[in-house]
Amino acid sequence: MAAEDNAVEDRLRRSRAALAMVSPDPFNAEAPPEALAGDITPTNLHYVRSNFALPAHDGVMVVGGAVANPMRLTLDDLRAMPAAEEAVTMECAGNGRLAQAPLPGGEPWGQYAVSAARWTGALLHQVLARARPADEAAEVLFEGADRGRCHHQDISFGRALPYPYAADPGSGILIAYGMNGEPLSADHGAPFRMIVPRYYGFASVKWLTRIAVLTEPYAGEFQTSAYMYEWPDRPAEPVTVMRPRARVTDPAPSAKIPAGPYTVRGKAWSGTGPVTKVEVSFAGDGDWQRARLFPPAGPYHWQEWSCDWQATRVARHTIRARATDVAGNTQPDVPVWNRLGYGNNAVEVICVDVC
Ligand SMILES: Nc1nc2c(c(=O)[nH]1)N[C@H]1C(S)=C(S)[C@@H](COP(=O)(O)O)O[C@H]1N2
Ligand SMILES: [Mo]
Repeated sequence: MAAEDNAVEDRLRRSRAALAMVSPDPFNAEAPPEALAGDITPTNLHYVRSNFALPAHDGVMVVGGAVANPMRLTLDDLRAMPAAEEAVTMECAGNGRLAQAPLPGGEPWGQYAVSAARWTGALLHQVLARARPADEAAEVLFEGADRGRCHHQDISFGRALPYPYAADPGSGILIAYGMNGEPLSADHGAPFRMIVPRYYGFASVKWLTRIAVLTEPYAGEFQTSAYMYEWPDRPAEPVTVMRPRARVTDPAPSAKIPAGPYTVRGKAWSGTGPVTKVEVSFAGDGDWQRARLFPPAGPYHWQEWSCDWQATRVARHTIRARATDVAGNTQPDVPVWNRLGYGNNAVEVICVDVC
């Protein structure tokens, strides 16, 4: 038994070694910058965000609530259903919190609580159809096996989606059991988890134990207290889909590059996407030029972009990139402050030395 425990500990330690730790227990960690370089983030470089300690999971998920056919599903049951595969960019709603001022409470995320993985799983709408939801279905609740204390109560991590969105085949929502071709790791929600494309990461409930069809709105802690935009000047709103962002992945911040032509590269994504325009500026105050934008490799996957730069003048230079999506949403220059520090998609400034 002790040897088994040691093996589990070892595997956990190895799976975490390449990440930039934000807190040890529960384990929260940012991806290293290389995580954004490729098309897909290798599993050991994918950021991790958990609100509570790693839970035990008994391998069973129940589907119940307002349904005609309640079910108990195991990994084998999910694998027996048609499998879908999607590359999905996932970003924590708290990503970029450190750039908000005054600094909100909460995990001090820099800019790397974002990654993209290839997920395999059963389609949520097919699982729901088998359970035969009642006509009065209003929301679908997803609950994880993890529990902890919050405001003097013992609670689990639960999030609900509107029923029409959960049941829509076009939402692309998976109950995933595979990540980048492997079974899920403990930190990423083994044995199965939700993957809700386009939403910030909180919707993708890990260690899934229960799906419940509800006839009333869900009012759990993580639905109504956390993950809310608490604006200083107007009523609070729920945080939902990812805001558009463009990131420079090459050159790296503070890089020294030789004088001459340079191809600047990056990624762009949006929950209301696809991204239709990326612009780059090599100086403060205006002067935006259009980057080449590669078509998305999938509907929920970040897009690559590049831009030619004549980096001939030896000096410190600034680079800024800005994405605009098909809905016309773009990035502000200044973080839009909210009390809990969510959804910061302000244009970043990186400095490089041309020498
Ligand atoms: N059960 C459970 N699911 C969860 C969470 C959690 O704390 N418990 N955190 C959510 C948040 S806030 C994010 S950003 C993503 C992160 O997924 P990852 O750790 O696989 O990157 O998981 C989501 N799913
Ligand atoms: Mo998150």
